[in-house]
Order: sequence, then C-alpha cells, then structure tokens
Amino acid sequence: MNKYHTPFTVCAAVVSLLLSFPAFASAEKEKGMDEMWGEEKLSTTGQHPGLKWFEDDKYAMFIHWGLYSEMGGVWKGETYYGIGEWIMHMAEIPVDEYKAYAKNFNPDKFDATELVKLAKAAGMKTIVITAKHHEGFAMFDSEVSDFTVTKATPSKRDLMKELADACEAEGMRLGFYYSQNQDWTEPYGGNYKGRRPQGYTPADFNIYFQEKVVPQVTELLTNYGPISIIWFDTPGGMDRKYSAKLMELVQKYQPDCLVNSRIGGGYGDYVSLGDMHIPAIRPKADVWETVDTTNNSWSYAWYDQNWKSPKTICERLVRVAARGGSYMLNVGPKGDGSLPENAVETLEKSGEWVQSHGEAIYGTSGSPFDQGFSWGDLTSKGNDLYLHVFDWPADGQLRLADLGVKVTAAEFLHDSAAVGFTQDGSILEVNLGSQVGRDWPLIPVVKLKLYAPAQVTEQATQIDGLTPATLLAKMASLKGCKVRERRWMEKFGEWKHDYFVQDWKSENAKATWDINVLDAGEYLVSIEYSCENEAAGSEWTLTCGDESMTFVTYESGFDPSKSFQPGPPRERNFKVDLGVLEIPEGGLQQLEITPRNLKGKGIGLVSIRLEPYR
Ligand code: FHN
Repeated sequence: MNKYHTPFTVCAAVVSLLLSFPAFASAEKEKGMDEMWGEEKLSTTGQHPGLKWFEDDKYAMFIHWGLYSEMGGVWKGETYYGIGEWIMHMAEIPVDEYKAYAKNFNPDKFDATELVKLAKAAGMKTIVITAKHHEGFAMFDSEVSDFTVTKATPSKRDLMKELADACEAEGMRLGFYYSQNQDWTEPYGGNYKGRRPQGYTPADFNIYFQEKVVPQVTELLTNYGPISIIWFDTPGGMDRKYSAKLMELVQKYQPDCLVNSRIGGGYGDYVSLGDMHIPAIRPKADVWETVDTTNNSWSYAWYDQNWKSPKTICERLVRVAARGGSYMLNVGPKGDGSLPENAVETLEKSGEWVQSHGEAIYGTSGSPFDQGFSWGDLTSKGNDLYLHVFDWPADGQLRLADLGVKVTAAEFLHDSAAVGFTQDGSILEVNLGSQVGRDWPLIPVVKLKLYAPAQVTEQATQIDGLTPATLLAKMASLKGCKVRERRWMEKFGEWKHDYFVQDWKSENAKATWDINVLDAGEYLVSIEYSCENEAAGSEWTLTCGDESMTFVTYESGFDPSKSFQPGPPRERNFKVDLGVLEIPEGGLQQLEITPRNLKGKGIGLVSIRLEPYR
C-alpha cells in the first residue's frame, strides 16, 4: 500500500467493499455527497419569526469537532487527503476500532469561553457545532448511547454543556449540528460502515431513528437552554416522515429554534445551499445561507494549510450578504480542543474589518443588483448603499448604471472622508481617487446616501468601460440549448459550482445576453468553456450589433473529480482569449453566441468576459 491514499483509491475500495456485502449490494447504492444534501423546495421558508435575527445577523461560526479531529487526517500512520471528518469512510476503519479510538480523545485544551470570545471578535453572532456527525459519536451526554464523550472518553466532559454555558454568558446564539440520517457506527443507521445484522432491511432505519435520533435530538433540545438552530445534514434517501417527526420535536420543545433545509423532505425554515457555494446570482430561495470553510477540510487535518486570507473571508461574506444570504464559516479544532493558529489569526484579522464595517453588513438587505461586479459588490440599508471595493479600479473610478434615485452624498465608511461623484442622466460615477498614500481597511467601503431606497429596474450585465464584466450562463436567454448546474469536488469534499450552456441542438441555436453598455469602445473577449472530444473543432460566432468574431473550440480534457464522486466524468474548464471586439454604441444591447459549424453537442459555455481594451 502507498504511504498516502488519495480519495480515488479509497472510494474505489469502499465501493467494492460495500458490494461484497449482500445487504449493501442490493439495497444501498452509493450516493454522491451532493445527492445526500437533500436540497428541495421549502414550503415554510420565510414564515418563522426567528428568520428576522437570522437575516440580520448574517454571520455565524460553524465548528466541526469530533473523534475524527483527534485523528487529524491520519489513521495508523497513513495520511488520508480529503475532508477530515470522513476519515472513517476514507480509511475504511472498522466500526469496533473506530469506537475504541474514543479512549484517545482528550479535549484538555478546550476552553469554551475562549472559543466564544473568538467568534465574537470575528464578528459572528451564532455558533453551530457538531453535536453528532456521521461517525455517530455524541459530543454530549446521552442516555441512549454509550458512544459519547461522557462515557467513552477519559475526559467525561459534556462539551456541549460547556459551550452552551459559555454562549449564554457571552450573549452568543448556539446551534447544534446533528447528522440525522447517516450514522456510520449504528447497525441500523444510514450508511452503516459495518456488516448489517442478519435479516436487515432498509425499513430498520426506523429502529435507529426511534431509539437514537429522537431521544438524542430531544436531549439537545431540552438539556442545553435556548437553542437557536438545529442544523441537520445529508438527509438524502431518508423518508420524509422522519423529517416531519424532527420538525415536530423542534416545534414542541423549542418553537423559537430555526431548522435548516437539510432536515430533508421539503421541511425547514431556510435553505442551506450546497457546501461552499457563493452564488454569483441572487438565488431563488427567500432565506438562505452558505456554509464555507476557513481552509479546505471542515474538521482539523494536519496537512491542510490552504487558509483563506482575512480579505478573502471578508469578500466571501460580502458576496453572500450582497445576494441576500447569510454566511456560516467553519473552523476545525484539533482533538484537544485548541484551534490551529492560522484559523485564530485569520478570524481575528477579518473580524477587525467586520466589526469596523458592521454597518454595511449586519441588518443589510443585499445589493439592488442581482449580480456582483469584478471590482466588488454592494449591500444596502434603507436609503443607503454600500460599495465594497475588493479591487481598486485602475484609474480610481467606478461607474454604475441607473439607481433610479438621486445620490445626495458619498463617503468612505471607515473615516467619513468625502468621496467625489457625479450622477449624470442614468450613470453614476464615483471617484475613489488614488489608492496610494493612505492606510486602507482590508476592503474600503463607500457609503452612498440616496434620497430614497435604490430602485434598480435594469438587471442586464453592466459593461462599464473601466473594469472587466462577466456574462454568466445563468443570465442568458436560450434557444435550442440548455443551462445546467454542475458541481464537482477539486479535492474530496471541497465543492465548486458553476452553470453552463450546453446541448446545442443545431446551428440555429443561440445564447443571448442583455448587456447595458455604459461606455462604448473596444473590449478584449475571453470565454470559459468545457469541450468533450466529439465537440472539438466546433466553430462559433459571437455577435454584438454589427460586430462579430469567429472562433473554434478544442477538447478540454477531464478533471479529477471522477475519482471522488460516482457518476460520469466531468470535462475541465478552459479559459481562452478570443480577441478584441468593438462595441460601437452605449445603452442596452445584446451579445449572442451561435454555433457556425457544430460538432456533437457543442461546448459547455460557462461565461464570457469583456475587459476594456486600452
Ligand atoms: O458530509 C458532510 C460534511 O462532512 C460536512 O459536515 C458538510 C458541511 O456542510 N456537510 C456534509 C456534506 O455536505
């Protein structure tokens, strides 16, 4: 065996192992992780009174902490790359050995108050922690299981109680993550990793549910004071009667508590998008959140040094708030309860920005524009608009299309220094000036004061002549082709998402974007696409008014995600510069792509980028 295992070898081994057990072979087809999310349309979204605080607070801490944290990505001296809390699955750890490992769990460096204070310093208003993850181990005292921190580890500390007390003392909201479907160490639990008992049928899930889930969720709802969120996960395949029962428990014991959509069955108070999904366009759900990681893995993994910078964290928070959502950022303590230094530093540093720019985050309503900009994004509150500048534009100028209302003043939020602007007809120009010679916050924010709330009626992508613009697949009108969502993992458990136009039926097919040209002129056009072998050599025409350009597309090859997920392989995305296109006139126009000589089903077109060409 190699020293290091990739998820590919591990998954392949697990699948064949599962198939070697008759019970698994017939009844338990392996599901993709995204199939397990159980995303469904909610009927109850927007009705729970608790959604007011949820939407206002915007920012929460997620914590993945369990036995897997003590392993830190290593089993018997071997490193398993991927999300750490899945190590039992990746390393095929036998159930007995996994359970016995609990004796090594010693949270002697866990200080609940310190953790809550860190969340506060980061600007977070709620903590949601894994009370029980898929491994089945309870981080709390439970009467119905021996596989708990209080009974199976030497420490015997009820860690959830310690956290609940610290949250109460510090005025922090508390939520519990509970894996209601998957339980890898329970013989009747979802995706049990051992051999099912003689005579097992899938209906026996009911035994696990009634004897473990119902009592444990009840314990969490009754023994730890007020709970703000019960965060369920991976319901995929679970009958909706179980989701209904869980909802009933929450309503009975803690009616103020919110429940996320991963309870399954179409229940829940708000939608949790797919992991790590920062949506480029405002999602359809009324109330939603994105859950994200500080590095790659949710739980601690010794090798994972891919820490998001403080600025990246703030940008992702702003992007989510700008699209009207809430952001929950995860940290993974080590088994001893201490946090990796980078996680602490990054949260403290990003927290300084969040605290000093709270006015532009908390209680905001998102951007009046459905999509963000390459230079940054917007949030709004009442008559005020906040321009979050991620990338200082080359000549210090920003240009925005019609806000529908007069701007009365503009200033930097951090020091109230006035910012120059002109509002001529329908175009607003904001003059940030030079970036040089001043001490800027991580993300400078311009506060625009308006006479009334902005009334944006035009959502066409703005081509401003100053900064690059991206035309996304999801914004296109389509004829003879389709838009699809695609999710893939770049590493095991690390999700990416995009939308792409595909299945071009004939040379009459076309994808058309409305664009709002604020500055006519020359633009460098590039596209991002994937292309399978049979479509290689297709020719395409891109047209805007009387101007057009022609290009050919080549095979883009496969990415490695087929190693981690069941299902067909995914083509890699290519980014290619096509050349310079003249857009001779300002105002509302259309840009369209059509096949000129179609091979196979053509490309998967992700986006078109227009960059001012000077
Ligand atoms: O399988 C889990 C994973 O371990 C992690 O807890 C994430 C967090 O959203 N949820 C599931 C996968 O989506």
